[in-house]
Amino acid sequence: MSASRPPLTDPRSFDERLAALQEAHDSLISKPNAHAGMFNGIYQRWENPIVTADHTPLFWRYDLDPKTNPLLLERIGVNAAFNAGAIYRDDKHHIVVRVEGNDRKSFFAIAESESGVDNFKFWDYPIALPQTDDPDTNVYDMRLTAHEDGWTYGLFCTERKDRSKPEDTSAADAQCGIARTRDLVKWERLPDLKTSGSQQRNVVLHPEFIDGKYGLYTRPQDGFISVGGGGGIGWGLCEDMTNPHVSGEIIVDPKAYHTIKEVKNGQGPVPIKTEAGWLHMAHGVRNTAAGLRYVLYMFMTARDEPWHVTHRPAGHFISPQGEERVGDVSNVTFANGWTVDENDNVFIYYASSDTRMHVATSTVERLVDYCLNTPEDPLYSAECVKQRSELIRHNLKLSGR
Ligand code: M1P
Repeated sequence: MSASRPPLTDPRSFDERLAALQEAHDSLISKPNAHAGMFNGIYQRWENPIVTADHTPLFWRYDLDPKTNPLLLERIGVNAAFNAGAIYRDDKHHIVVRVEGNDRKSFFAIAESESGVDNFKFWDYPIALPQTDDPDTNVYDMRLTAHEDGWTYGLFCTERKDRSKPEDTSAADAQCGIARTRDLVKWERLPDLKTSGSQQRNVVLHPEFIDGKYGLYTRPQDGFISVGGGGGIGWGLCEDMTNPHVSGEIIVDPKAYHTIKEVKNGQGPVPIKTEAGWLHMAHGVRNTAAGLRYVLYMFMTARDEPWHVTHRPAGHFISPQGEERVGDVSNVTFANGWTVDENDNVFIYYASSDTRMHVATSTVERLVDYCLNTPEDPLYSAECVKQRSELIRHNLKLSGR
């Protein structure tokens, strides 16, 4: 037998192993973050994921009682922590994380940080989300809107079995669930949103009233994965969030052939109000031989008409890089939360490959500049060459060439 070969299982006592687990967890959640790669002037990526499955408290996963768990087995595993909504309040960055158990069911849990880039710590309990008469099989991707009516709304996807296809165990129905809170602790559940689409995902509540009504960004879709003939980011109004119906839904940001949003797209976080208009982030999806590729892009809408797109910088804003490219659903970046602090710093919380959470930092000024001055997608290669040649000519002229 080789002397260097480790034992088949860890022979340490319950107390020794628990101390080691605790130490590893403490060191993970208190690890300082650092810049990653070159700053492109638009945003700064950060090196370490801010939240992963391993960041969830040990007492969510292990029974820590030596009487009932003498072998210190993990009892209820966590598979992933991703797609977090976000809100800045009480001088802290709060993210509402989609935590997915090993059983594939997701739930929401709040983690908070003072710096916004590291030391995220989960609150002791996940959110106990009240149910409607028709229980959610799965819930995910909450967007948090601090609305001017005084409530903080959480809009999320509620998924249930598609009962019209009883033989198909994969057939699912996605709708927009709604809950609201004053303190992020106690939540009141409201009825699911009714819209013209047969299914809905990526619905976001606008933070201000529009002529006394609630404005909603929607994503009507014909099927659970495929948006079919529908799709695009929609917009509609709702009179009453306690009896939520969207009327007059229009598509404000359609999908388009041979772009980063050829197959589908969806509004990301709640838009940010600026002097120049509303900053939006969204995800765009295209198909490849290796499956769907999800990237993030930005656009801007008019200050008084947040459904009217005024600027569409071309292409992706953030795409999966390095280890971000690999996970449960590879080649995905997805964002449903960002925060703005009192100095107009923007913390972009994005998930990679349906597995973990990251942060990139910017400022309102930089993001507005990006939206106002990045040229639109001219949709044809020859036009792209003209666009780029203009930039090259301008730059070469500077150096006298
Ligand atoms: O797996 C990638 C993403 O797929 C869905 O997004 P969309 O509805 O735009 O296709 C969601 O399930 C999302 O949670 C997931 O990250």
